[in-house]
Amino acid sequence: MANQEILDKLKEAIVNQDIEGAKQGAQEALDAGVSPVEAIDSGLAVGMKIIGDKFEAAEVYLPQIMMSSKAMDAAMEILTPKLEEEMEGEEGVGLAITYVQEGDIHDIGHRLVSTMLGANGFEILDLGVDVPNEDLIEEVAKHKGKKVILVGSALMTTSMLSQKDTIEMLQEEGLRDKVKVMFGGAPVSQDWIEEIGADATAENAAEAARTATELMK
Ligand code: HCB
Repeated sequence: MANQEILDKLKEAIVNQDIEGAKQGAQEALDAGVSPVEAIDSGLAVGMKIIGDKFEAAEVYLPQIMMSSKAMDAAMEILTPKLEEEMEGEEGVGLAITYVQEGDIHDIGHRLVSTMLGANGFEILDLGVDVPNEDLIEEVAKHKGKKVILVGSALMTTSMLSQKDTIEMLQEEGLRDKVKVMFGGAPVSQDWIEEIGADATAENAAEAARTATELMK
């Protein structure tokens, strides 16, 4: 099967909530020498974007979204060991503290980004979803002296606003210059990043890994 067909198969498996198909597609990708990064970015994440748009258009409902997310997890279980294997022997890049902003439980993109950063040599401290700014500040202070990047996701305009507070609290605690800050998620734009004084954003998980690696240099 050609590589594009395999990527399409992965995409379709997510769109159709096909857990077995997602597992098969992931295995076929690895067998055909498709890189796990490509399988995620050009296959699974594309499918997740399509199902997300269908949800917004009320063409699918909550159970379908949850099943698509399960299909993605099943494929990730197969792809992640290969991602990690490719990283063996690579020097650590730094600590990535990954999380979803307070009030927000959307974690599909956050998990993809965390996996991709881990696969690119970052040590990952995953704080999960609905994380208050106070917890972030505490973790940054705890790891002062290390190379640290905060990697925050927000999928709602409301939770995105508290990214501004994150930056202000880092400044108040004298920690802003001790940490790099990358924010992402659908509502986050480059203009927003510049307005609040964060360091970067990224469109997808692969770009997030590239951008974070660049910021740590
Ligand atoms: Co949800 N939801 N939702 N939702 N949801 C959105 C986000 C809306 C835009 C839908 C809409 O109304 N148009 C909307 C937010 C509106 C707004 O504020 N602008 C919304 C809402 C309102 C809500 C609820 C409030 C609904 C309700 O209960 N009334 C509720 C929120 C509860 C809460 O958080 N407190 C809710 C619930 C849900 C679920 C549970 C049904 C489900 C989440 C399941 C889960 O995550 N475990 C869900 C979903 C799936 C969505 C949509 C459909 C898809 C989001 C998604 O997973 N996208 C979304 C609509 C949409 O986006 N089309 C809708 C796919 C991933 C792969 O993309 O953007 O998250 P991503 O991540 C990318 C990218 O942004 C980047 O890389 C990732 C990988 O490529 N990236 C980063 C992500 N983080 C990064 C960090 C970095 O530093 C750098 C890059």
